[in-house]
Amino acid sequence: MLLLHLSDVDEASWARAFAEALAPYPVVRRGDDFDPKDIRYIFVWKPKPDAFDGLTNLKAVLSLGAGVDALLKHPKLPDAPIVRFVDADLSQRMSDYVVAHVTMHHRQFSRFRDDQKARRWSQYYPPAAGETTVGIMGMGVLGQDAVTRLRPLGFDLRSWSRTPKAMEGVEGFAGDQQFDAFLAGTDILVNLLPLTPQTTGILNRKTFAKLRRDRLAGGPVIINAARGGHQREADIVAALSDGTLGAASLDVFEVEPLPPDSPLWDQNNCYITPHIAAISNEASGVRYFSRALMRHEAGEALPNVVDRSRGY
Ligand code: NDP
Ligand code: OXD
Repeated sequence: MLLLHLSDVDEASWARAFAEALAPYPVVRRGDDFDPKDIRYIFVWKPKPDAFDGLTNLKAVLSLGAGVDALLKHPKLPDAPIVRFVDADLSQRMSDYVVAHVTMHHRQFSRFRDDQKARRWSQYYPPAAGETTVGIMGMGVLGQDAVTRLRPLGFDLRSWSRTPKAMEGVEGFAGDQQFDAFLAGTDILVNLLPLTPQTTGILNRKTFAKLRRDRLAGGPVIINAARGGHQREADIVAALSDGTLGAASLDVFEVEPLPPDSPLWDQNNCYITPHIAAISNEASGVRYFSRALMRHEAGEALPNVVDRSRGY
């Protein structure tokens, strides 16, 4: 039996779609009448504290989110494998966000917007894409997809990951030892890391100060589409105010929703979106998890199982 336990999304709609895809395999929701011992799979998003109570025969936890940092902190998380969402549609949506914000900053959107407001005719030619380096932190599913979409646009690309990665047309950096060298040649820093103890707060003042300063006219730029826990928002406000950063695009925040009194709202060069960079699509999510479940029932291995010791 599959149990759905979803907060902040339309659980009823996902349940209908799962029931249709998996029939006659039973699918239940929290309020339904079932014996917790019959639950073999639970599909979760923002599970409540009692989400896993009584599920003694669980074969896997299926995570609607690609990021599992919050799930891994659940105090009663059972010792079953966790399958995270990996999906072409999700990757495409994330890359749409990344490409939009990279190109916006490369073409100095803030500068020309301010010039227009001031009715100022000031000719400035942005560097060519090939003279502009986009540094991507995290070369996993989403980082690699972003590379395949940024490369045809001609950007100079570099990546930073935990272990070395070789991708055509991308200068790879890995590990703490190469972090500073990676930053030193980066004009637009894109964060697509998972949130782990090692990556918490990585977008801080020290990091910003190490980015390349002489290429983009307004100063280097950060784009964070991963997790709010990666960023120190007080440092971002200070860096945007004193010119250490030229601009920032933030989709995620230390506290979500971003509180109305956050100084980020008032930053002219901060582009805020409410954690919408990429949503897990219902149709492809149901397809992906139904296939994983049925194959596992038939004795096959689960896909994209989270490595708990790494935290992603
Ligand atoms: P993956 O697990 O596929 O990739 C993670 C990458 O980060 C890997 O390249 C990994 O290195 C690297 N990494 C991990 N820890 C470190 C470290 N300490 N130092 C350097 N590199 C490190 O994740 P995804 O690409 O699927 O997703 C990334 C994140 O995006 C998710 O965890 C989630 O938080 C976020 N996300 C945000 C969404 C939104 O709407 N804003 C939507 C979906 C996801 P290595 O390759 O060596 O293992
Ligand atoms: C995710 C997210 O991790 O939407 O999938 O943030």
